[in-house]
Amino acid sequence: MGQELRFPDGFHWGTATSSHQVEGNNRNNHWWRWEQEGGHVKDGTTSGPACDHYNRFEEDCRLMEEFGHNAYRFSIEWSRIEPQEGRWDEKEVEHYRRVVDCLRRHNLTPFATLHHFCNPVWFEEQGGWLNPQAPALLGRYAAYMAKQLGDAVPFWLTVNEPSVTPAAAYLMGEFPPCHRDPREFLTATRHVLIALGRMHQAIRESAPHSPQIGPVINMTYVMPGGDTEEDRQAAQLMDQYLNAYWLDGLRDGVIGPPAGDGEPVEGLKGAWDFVGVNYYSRAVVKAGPPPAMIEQVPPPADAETSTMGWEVYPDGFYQCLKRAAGYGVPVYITENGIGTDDDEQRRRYVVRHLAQAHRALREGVDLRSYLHWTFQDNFEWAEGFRQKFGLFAREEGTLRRIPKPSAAMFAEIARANAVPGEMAERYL
Ligand code: GCO
Repeated sequence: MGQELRFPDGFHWGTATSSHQVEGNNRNNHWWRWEQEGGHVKDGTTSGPACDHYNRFEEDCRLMEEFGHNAYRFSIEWSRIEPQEGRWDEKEVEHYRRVVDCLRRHNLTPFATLHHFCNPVWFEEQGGWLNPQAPALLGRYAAYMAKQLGDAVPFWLTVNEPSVTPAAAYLMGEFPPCHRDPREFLTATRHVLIALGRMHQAIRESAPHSPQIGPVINMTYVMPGGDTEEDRQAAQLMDQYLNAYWLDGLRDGVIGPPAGDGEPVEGLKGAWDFVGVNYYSRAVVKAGPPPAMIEQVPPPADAETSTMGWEVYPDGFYQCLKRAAGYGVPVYITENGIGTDDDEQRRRYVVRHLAQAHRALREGVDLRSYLHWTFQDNFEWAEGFRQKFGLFAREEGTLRRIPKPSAAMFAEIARANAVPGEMAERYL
């Protein structure tokens, strides 16, 4: 029998989702509008009713509790709360109040994300993240929500994956508005970092209790894919952009390269009570053509990959957790998971990644949660519904939640607060 991997008392176990991917009918954000143009989403689907989580959240909370979870990370849809600039929709605030109350009734600690990729149409029309007012508008929204729900939400997550929006929307042309403009990319990168500070400050000042507030950084373990000086520089630049820019920026309160020269930003220094880490894979990169100047090297032929084409690389998880912990704030795993049609592969992925998390714990990392991406198969952005990251399947048409074997396995881990010995033996 393998060695049981025990997690600390009070550890948070659960899943993560985002409003647009699961709620359904978020008609007033820029993703919805872009989907309606047609031809953008790879598998031809649109978010549509998604998982109808907006109406079925009670059933979902019940299932989460039944499957041993004690936490849930969800996002608040900004375009519902502030459908027009400066106009707040109290009915929608009420909706999220009901969600949070329901979580509490089911013994699930709420982790609320304020911005998860989607912008209200009005915000996008003002230039989205390119608008110099963007950080202030995000700050105002954060203050409003903290006032409304601050009594009931102990964990606030400001911006999900701050590096993804600038790169995917303004450099790689993959997310709306699909631009490929390095100057815009750098402008958005600056504004998102400034917003992290603004939002933190706004929540701190507006929430009645003292919640824990932090960003969600998608950490990627970056390695050079060749041994030329250019390849090493490419890896360094990629690492700087994906990891150091945000982590150092929050620690030091400055805008560093590639979007700044180290200029200080008021309210940014120490704008985190913890760091949320999303981890999926590593990136092996070499020097490449414009506009990115960096090219990702495909995984080795014998590597295990997901249906997203991402390499399964658990050691990178450990590396990222250790690095995040080096910043001196508690670490919360806010996402980790795999797109796959093979649920046995998901089970193996989870256990192998938990083993790396446990390795980090044993070495003193102050690790407090494992929130798996994701609860149920959902709308995977420009990939559509084809990519399946859920512990539960989504029956087309009925949207019925169907537990996969991985849901049962995750329940066993969460209930035991440990990876049991037999499981460790089987997968490690
Ligand atoms: C992101 C998001 C999630 C994704 C998940 C799988 O990382 O893009 O936070 O919305 O669905 O990461 O790709």
